Amino acid sequence: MSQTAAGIAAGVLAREIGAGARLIRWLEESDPRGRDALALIYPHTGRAHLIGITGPPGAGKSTLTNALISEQRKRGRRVGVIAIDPSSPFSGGAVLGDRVRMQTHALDTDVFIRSMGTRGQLGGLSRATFDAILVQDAMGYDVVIVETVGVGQDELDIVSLAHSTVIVSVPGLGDEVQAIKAGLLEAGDLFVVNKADREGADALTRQLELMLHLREQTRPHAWKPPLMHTTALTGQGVAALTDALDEHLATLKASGAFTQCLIARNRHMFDSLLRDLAAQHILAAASAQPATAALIHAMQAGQIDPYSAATQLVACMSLQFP
Ligand SMILES: Nc1nc2c(ncn2[C@@H]2O[C@H](COP(=O)(O)OP(=O)(O)OP(=O)(O)O)[C@@H](O)[C@H]2O)c(=O)[nH]1
Ligand SMILES: [Mg+2]
Repeated sequence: MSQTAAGIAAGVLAREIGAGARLIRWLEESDPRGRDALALIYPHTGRAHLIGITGPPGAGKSTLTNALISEQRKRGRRVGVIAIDPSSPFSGGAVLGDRVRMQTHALDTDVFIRSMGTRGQLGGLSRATFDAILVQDAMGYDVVIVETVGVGQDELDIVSLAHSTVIVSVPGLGDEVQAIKAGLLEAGDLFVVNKADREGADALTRQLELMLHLREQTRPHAWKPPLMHTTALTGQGVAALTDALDEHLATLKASGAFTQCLIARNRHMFDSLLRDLAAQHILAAASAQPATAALIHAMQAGQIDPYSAATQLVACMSLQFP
C-alpha cells in the first residue's frame, strides 16, 4: 500500500479497509498527509445515511448495532460503524466488548468497524469522529452508524448532527438514570426501548410516551418520532427499526434536511478548526510579546489576576494579528 496521501486516497476510493483505517489514523494524529488525502476524497462524500445511536452504558447499543448491521446487509447495503469507546468507569474494556459483540461481521469486507477512544484526540472527539465518518462515507458505505454513550457535550454534538438519531433506553435502571437529558430528548428522531424481553419495559414505555408528548407540546416537530421495542440479543424488532430508519431517511431527503444535516456538520467542523487556529495564533503571538513575561511575573507576585492579565495582553497584541 502506498504511503503517500494520493496513494491512500486512491485506496479509500477503491474501498480498501486498510487504506481507510490508515487515513483515519493519520487524521487522528494530525499527520499532514491526512489533510491532503481528505481533500482528495472529500468530493466523494455526502451520500451515506448517518445514524447516531446513543443511550446509557450497557443499554445494548453495540448489540443493537450488530443486529442492525445484519439487517442492513440483508438489504444489500454496505455498513460502516464508528464505536466510541466510553472510557467511563462503568464500562471498562468497551473497545474489546464492542469488537466481540460485532464480531459476527469481522470477515465481511462490506462492513468496516472502527473504535475510537474518548481521550487524546487532537482537536477533540467530535472532530475525530466526523473525520472518520467522512472516510467511511467516501468509501461508499451506504450506512454509517456511530455508537456513543450519551454523556458529554461532544457525544451530544455527534449524535445530534447525525441524519437519524436513535435514543436507546432500557428497563430496570431506575428513574434517575432513565430520565433522558433534555438535549438528547430534543435530538432524538427514533426512540427505542431495548431489552424488551425484560421486566419493566411497559412502565418505561409509558414514561417515554409522556416525555415525547411533552416534547411535542413544547415544540412540535415535523417528524413524529416513533417509539419502538427491540430485543437486540435475538434481533426482535430490528427489521421494524430499520424500516423506520429508512422512512426517516426518505423524509429527510424529500424535505432537503438530508443536505442541511451535512451543512451543519461541516459548519461544526469549520468552527472547531477555526477555534484551534485562533488559539494557536494567539498563543504564538503572546509568547513573542515582551509584555507577556512582565504580566506573568506580576500574576505570580499576586499583583494582577489572570483575567486582567489575559485581557491586557490581548489589548496590546490586537494590532499585530496577521
Ligand atoms: N436481555 C437482554 N440483554 C441484552 C439485550 N441487548 C443487549 N443485551 C446485553 O446487555 C449487555 C450490554 O450490551 P452492549 O451491547 O455491550 O451494551 P452497550 O450499550 O453497547 O454498552 P457500552 O458500550 O459499554 O455502553 C450485554 O451483556 C448484552 O448481551 C436484549 O435485548 N435483551
Ligand atoms: Mg457498546
